[in-house]
This record gives sequence, C-alpha cells and structure tokens, in this order.
Amino acid sequence: MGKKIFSGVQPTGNLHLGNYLGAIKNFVDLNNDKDNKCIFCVVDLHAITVKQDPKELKNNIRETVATFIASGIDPKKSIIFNQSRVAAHAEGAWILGCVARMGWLNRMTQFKEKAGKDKEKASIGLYSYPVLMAADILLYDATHVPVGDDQKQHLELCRDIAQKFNNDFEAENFLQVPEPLIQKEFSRIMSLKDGSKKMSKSELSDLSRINLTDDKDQIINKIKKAKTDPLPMPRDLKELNERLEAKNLLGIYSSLTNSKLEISLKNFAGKNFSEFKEILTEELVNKIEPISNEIKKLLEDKSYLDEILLDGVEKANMIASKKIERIKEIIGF
Ligand code: AQP
Repeated sequence: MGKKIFSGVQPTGNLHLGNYLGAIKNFVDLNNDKDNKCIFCVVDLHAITVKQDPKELKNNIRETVATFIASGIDPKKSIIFNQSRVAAHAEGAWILGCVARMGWLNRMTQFKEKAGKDKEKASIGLYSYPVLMAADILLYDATHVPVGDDQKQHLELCRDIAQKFNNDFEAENFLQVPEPLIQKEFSRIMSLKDGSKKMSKSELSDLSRINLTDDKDQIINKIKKAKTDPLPMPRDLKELNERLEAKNLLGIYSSLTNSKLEISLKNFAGKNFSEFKEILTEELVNKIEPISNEIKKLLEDKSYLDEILLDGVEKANMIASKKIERIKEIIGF
C-alpha cells in the first residue's frame, strides 16, 4: 500500500549535502514511487524561530523550492508549498501546544543545542518548534515522515502528542500516529572541518559544508581542505569508528554511490587520503554540479517557482483546512 509522506525543509539558506543525503535524496525516491502521496513543505514558520532577514527569507523560500525540483522532485506529482500560507499550521500548533506537556519539550536536545547557554534569550518559537512540527505532520494524516537522524526525537514527540490527543478526546485513531523514515546508514552527515559536529547551514565557515549551489571548483577546494588525519585510510570498522573525519568522508562516498560502508572501507583500506579524496570529489561533482546548475537556472524564473508554490498552497489548504475543522469540532469549539 502507498504511503502518505510529509516532510519539511527550513528556508534558512545554505542548503547542503547533509540536507540532500539525509533528507532530500529520500524525498526523491518516495516521490518516484507511484503509490505514494507526497507533501514537501518549505517550513518558513519554523525558519523564523531564529532571526531572519526578510529579503533573504523571501529568496530562500524560492531557493528551497528550486532545490526540491533540481534534486528530482516532480511538482506535478508531489505537493510543494510554504507553510505560512496555510493557516491551519499555526492554528494546529496552538491547539496541540495545549496537549503537549512542558516536561516533554524540556527533553528536546535540539532546543538545548540551538539556545546554547543563554536560554532566556531564545524565542518561545524555538522552544515550541516541535509542537508546530507535530501540527505540520498530523494535519495531513501522514503515515511516514522522512527526516535526518537529528529530527528523530521531534518525531517521537509528534507521536506522543497524537496519542495523547486521541486519548484525551476519546477520538480513537483520529490523529494518525506517523512512522519516521530515517535511513539506517548516513543519516547524519558531519562537518568537513570537525567530524563530531553536524554539517550545518548556520556554521560560519563555508568550508565546513558542501552547499547544493556550489560549483565544481568550490567542491574540489572544499574536499581538498576537508579535515583528515596523517594516517592512511582506516583498515577496519574499529579503526573507522575512532577516526570521525575519515568515517564521515567514507560515509558521504558510500551514500553517494549507494554502497555499504563496509564495502567502501574494504576498497580504500590502507590507501592514501589524497587518492580517496580525488575519487570522492569526482562522485560529488557528478552528483552536485547538475543540481547546482539547475537551481541557478530555476532561480532565474521566479514566477515559475511562485506558481508551483501557489498551486501547492491550494492543494495543501484543501486537506489541512478540513482536518483543522474536525479538530476544532472534537475539542468543542
Ligand atoms: N547534517 C545532516 N545530516 C543529515 N541530515 C540532515 N538534515 C539537516 N542536517 C543534516 C536533515 O535535513 C532536513 C531539513 O533540515 P532543516 O531544514 O530542518 O534544518 P537544518 O538543516 O538542521 O538547518 P537549520 O536548523 O536551519 O540550521 P543548522 O543546520 O545550522 O542547525 C531534516 O530532515 C534534517 O534532519
């Protein structure tokens, strides 16, 4: 039976290889399965949980749509829209915020990481971010949510919220409890400069990530400068697990070539990093350069991207507005 897929990407700029290998690549496969119904959301309400420049936000929304399409998502087959234009998301987040418990949210590690030491100055939106994410998913009765490993905890919270709502209001199976779709391997791509940190949009050093808009020369340069150690490539899993940067680069290679990590490990065991980096660069250029070129081309036609969003908003609104009306009836409004 086909799956109902929902997932989102924040239009916060610098979409990178981690977003691609951890999430968007999976979106494309799901989109290509004719039995699935897919909704891919540009989550602009999530983006403003940290300060955004309004002009940049507008561009980043279009760039995210362009990235979806350039990566292979077909807008005729999947719904692509931006969250802020479907009012049910904000309404749903408020209602579900009255179902979720403080204790549950207090455990969310992403808030702790993003708020840093000065929690008092973090926005309330950043704290309640996972509740909005739950509303996004539950409004569409999504059965499966493809995400990177960093979103696993938020999805568990979404499941808890759905179950509590169904229990509290004696509405058995009304909110669909979704399943996470997290790849078993390579679900967390790390920084090229520090194998212990997630590859991230907000990291100041551009050398820490491959952006999906990078050109061939930028990719070559970034892999050349990617952190490694002076030893030859690891020879076994134990050694690999102790050498984070090597593990990350080998993971990127394996994910790009759809190979098992153990096989890649065997192929490159004991070789020089420079030799491996050359092959990795070639794979990266082959995959990312066409996406990057296509994003740039698509961005020249803003009205085409706006039309896709408009069409998506209409379709998403039809689904979400019905669900929010039922939610309101159930809670007694
Ligand atoms: N490094 C990563 N490895 C694997 N998957 C990743 N994802 C993000 N980073 C990695 C997955 O990409 C999807 C979209 O992510 P997002 O837009 O919600 O947020 P983000 O990339 O984590 O970016 P932020 O929050 O704007 O900034 P940073 O990166 O600075 O924290 C998600 O499915 C995510 O799991």
